[in-house]
Amino acid sequence: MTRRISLTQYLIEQQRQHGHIPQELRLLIEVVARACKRIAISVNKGALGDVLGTAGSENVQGEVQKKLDIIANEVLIEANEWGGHLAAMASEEMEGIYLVPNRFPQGEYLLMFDPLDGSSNIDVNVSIGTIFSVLKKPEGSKGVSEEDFLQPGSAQAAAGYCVYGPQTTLVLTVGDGVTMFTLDREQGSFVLTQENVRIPEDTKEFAINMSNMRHWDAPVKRYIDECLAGEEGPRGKNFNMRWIASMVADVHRILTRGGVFMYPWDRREPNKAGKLRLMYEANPMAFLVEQAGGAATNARERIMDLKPTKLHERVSVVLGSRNEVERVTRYHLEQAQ
Ligand code: AHM
Ligand code: MG
Repeated sequence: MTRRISLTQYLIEQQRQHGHIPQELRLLIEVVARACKRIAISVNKGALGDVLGTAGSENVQGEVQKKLDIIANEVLIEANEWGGHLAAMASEEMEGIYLVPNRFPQGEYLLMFDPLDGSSNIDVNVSIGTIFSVLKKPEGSKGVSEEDFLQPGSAQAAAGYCVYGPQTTLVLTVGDGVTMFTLDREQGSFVLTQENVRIPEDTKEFAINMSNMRHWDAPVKRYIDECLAGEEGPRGKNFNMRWIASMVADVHRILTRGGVFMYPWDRREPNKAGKLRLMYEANPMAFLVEQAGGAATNARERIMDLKPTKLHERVSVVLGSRNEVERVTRYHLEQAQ
């Protein structure tokens, strides 16, 4: 029988062999994983657990909060605030940063999350997920402020997501490749199921919300038109399309079999850079995708090089198979000339 390796065991072995996962970071990752297990239980209960539907409130971005958005946010905060590994947290569901209360020891790390991404899929029983990003508090900064969080994605110490689908899968990077763990419900632990995840450089599959086509910028339209033209078109091959409307599920497919995911700027709200949030959606996904050999840009620049200016900043996103991301980015840069 092949040896089953739990997340805990994996992290300890990595720490011993390579020494690149500090003790506090290991604790942080384990606590986030434990919170994801609790969220998975609530998600699975669905109508039986009175967790579906809206909570009757809005978040800072003016979006209606679902009951599960709030439950997942609370689970992540409760699980993480007392362990001594964190200085503060920030979330899609909270306007400002959340300081670790004084009664608990203070750590060096900053944790950001989208507690339940793909909220529109909760009530219809389609895959959703938790996305997280870990930064270190800048050296020498006293206390913690929002400013401390505004570091480029390239400074992330770890990032990952947990997808609640037919299986519950935790996908993680600490900057040394991408590893997947599947939740074994009988044992209650995440078990290593794939190491060294790689995204193929080429693909015949794209993911974009096509209903926004009339609002797109010309380079996006050009790229998709060329894909749709299939074998007879300039690309000389037929493309397939998928759009789950859960970034976690779309990125999970791309990490599994390749593809390109796009949520670009469009004319519906021209003053917004995009729909997705830089700090707790785009950055962690960009880190994972790059660590798996793919690429992630805002259609012009590398996402992880962007210097954030505010916590809930939005960004245009193109990520996945390297050659396709480079093509979409090139089309945008050519237009700018
Ligand atoms: P959310 O954080 O409010 O759930 O929004 C993010 C989600 C992504 O998971 C997904 O890619 C996108 O919004 C779907 O948007 P749309 O419904 O416009 O297709
Ligand atoms: Mg989200």
